[in-house]
Amino acid sequence: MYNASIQTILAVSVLFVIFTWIGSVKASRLLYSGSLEKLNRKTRKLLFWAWFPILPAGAIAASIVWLQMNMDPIFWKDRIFLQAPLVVVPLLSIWFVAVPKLLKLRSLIRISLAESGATIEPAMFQRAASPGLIFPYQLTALSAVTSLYFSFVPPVPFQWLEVAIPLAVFLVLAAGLWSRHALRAKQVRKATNYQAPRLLARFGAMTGVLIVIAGIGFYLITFAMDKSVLPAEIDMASGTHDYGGGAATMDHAHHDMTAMAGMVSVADLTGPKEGTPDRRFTLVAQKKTVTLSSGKTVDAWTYNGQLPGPELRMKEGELIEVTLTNEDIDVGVTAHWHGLDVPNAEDGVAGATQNAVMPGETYTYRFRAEQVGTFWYHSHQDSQEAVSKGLFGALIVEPKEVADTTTFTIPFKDITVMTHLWKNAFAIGANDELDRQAVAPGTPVRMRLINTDDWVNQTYTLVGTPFEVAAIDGTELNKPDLLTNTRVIVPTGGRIDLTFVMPDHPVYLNVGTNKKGGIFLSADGQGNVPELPQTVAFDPLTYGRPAATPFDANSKFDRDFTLILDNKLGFYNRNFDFLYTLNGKVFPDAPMFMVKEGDLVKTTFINRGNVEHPMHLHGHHVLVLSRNGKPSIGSPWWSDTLDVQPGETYEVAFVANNPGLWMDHCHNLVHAAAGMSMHLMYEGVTTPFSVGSGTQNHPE
Ligand SMILES: [Cu+2]
Repeated sequence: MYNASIQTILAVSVLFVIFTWIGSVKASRLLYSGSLEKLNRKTRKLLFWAWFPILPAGAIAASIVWLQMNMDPIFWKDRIFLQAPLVVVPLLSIWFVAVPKLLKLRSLIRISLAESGATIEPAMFQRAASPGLIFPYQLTALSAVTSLYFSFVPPVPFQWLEVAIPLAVFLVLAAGLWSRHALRAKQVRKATNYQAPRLLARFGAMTGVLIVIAGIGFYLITFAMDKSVLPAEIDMASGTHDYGGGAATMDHAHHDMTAMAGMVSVADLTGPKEGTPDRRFTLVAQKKTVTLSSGKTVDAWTYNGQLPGPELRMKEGELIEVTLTNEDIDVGVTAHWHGLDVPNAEDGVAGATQNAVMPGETYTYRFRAEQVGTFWYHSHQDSQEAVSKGLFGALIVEPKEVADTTTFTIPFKDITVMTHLWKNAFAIGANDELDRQAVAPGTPVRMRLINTDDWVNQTYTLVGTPFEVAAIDGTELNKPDLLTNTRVIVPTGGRIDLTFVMPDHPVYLNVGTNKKGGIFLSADGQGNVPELPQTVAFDPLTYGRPAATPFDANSKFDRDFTLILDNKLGFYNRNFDFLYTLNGKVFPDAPMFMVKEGDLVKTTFINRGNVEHPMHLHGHHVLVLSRNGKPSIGSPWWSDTLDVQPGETYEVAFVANNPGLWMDHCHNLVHAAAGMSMHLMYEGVTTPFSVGSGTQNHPE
């Protein structure tokens, strides 16, 4: 409904511009009527264009009222105080100023029309030239354009310049129009026998005006384009600091040498440097044409020539060493352990925690696998292209000991469901057909759903058995309830584990709307795929039972951040597009959240835009406190990739317990690549790395 109302405002605002524009052109053309009949006809049409725009204006006003009644002020304040007056007030000036004048003119015309052979009298010309008649129409058209502008470029969070500049342009243009009509009215009054200017003269004047407007527009566009160019080299630690209401304890650090000595480099925040690893993995990034199960081929960027890359399985507490070599990926690669909260230097983000690994180079990651659960890894260098082309794989951390026999009974069937949309196929792993597997009845099954797509909220429907959602984003849920006829939606980058005990009849996991694919389980792998029932969407907010958490919504927070997700039209690195913004800005102008180690941090995500944004904070898991003001009352819900739908507000919190410079970005990687990327920065941390066209590092 939120989406419907903002889309309505946008679409109808365009109509409103068109309708009011027609009226404004017709108003200024009254004067050019060649005959009394024509003048009569034109005034009648103009009367129609006084009332007709009430339809779009009413729709806009109704949508704004709906927002005002149902949403928090952040969703409608700008619309109430800027858009609504721009739409309504000038329209009133038409009705109360222009229309009475128009009616007077029409009554004069009607009297004359009664006489045969009557022509337009000077008094009629004078009335037709009256600024009070023409200007309200043109003011309405101008303000309709201004209102549309604010729809495309919302001034939220409020900044004076972003409101003042468009309003100033509006006022200057309005004043220009008024003086033009005042001047013309004077000419008409003075002329003893007024003659409308010839078509050629009118055409010439109009061309002149258009050239001036085009010139100014060209200048502004060039200016905005040049201003949007990304710097050739930028230190990720630079940026607009946001302290979330907390103190900037390191403010004096730059002047105080003892404090400077306390600064720590990202490069030094490594995992254990000493010790023999419990497990070693080797990843070789290479281009390869990979054949899917159906025989379709994919020209992919791979780890170890496989799609997906090899599944990295490890046990809780183990020391892991991963050696990454880049064979021939020209743009460079890294390996980022998505959801695993490793030390900062092991996080694998080009330009933030390391340099991209270029062809022929090798980089070694060492970390302890502290969390149990379902994770994945992917390249965080040109990540939009790298992930879409195949540089990803699953990462599973098994518990050290099987304490809870209900969730980790061994032997149990453990199925990784890593879904990806290739250019020509949709596949689970490398399987783009129905995957039939034989599972003995009575076997506990865990399906690990991992959505690796870009900007696709993937829907998974499990039929044939009741099931539990055992984990979200690699964190077990407390006392999950049994579910049936429920679809599970996983945002891009997110993971959800489903568990059930294999029944004596088939079970089918459907993905998306594709009925030909999916995973089919039965005692012998044979049988018919069951029909899909009507389903409801799984909602973690009320699922499972509460359990103790290190903090909750009533805790005292050291930092309190607000992040408004939105879209606006603009330039990013010279490209004109819809930008996805963080507090109205895109990287590198987006804010940088500053914390110090030990802080308890609250963040409120507000999505004012019209598309979803799965927000992914590196190095930390956030606890969901509430959604749209409703508290999380089920199992503690920890997330690393939190999907924020249009119109939604999430309050989350986390402990700043992993020092470093951390990416915080939308995992719709196409959005991140368009600037929807920012950082969480610990005070006292520096980075020797940089990003930009002048460097080899392009994390997005
Ligand atoms: Cu996004």
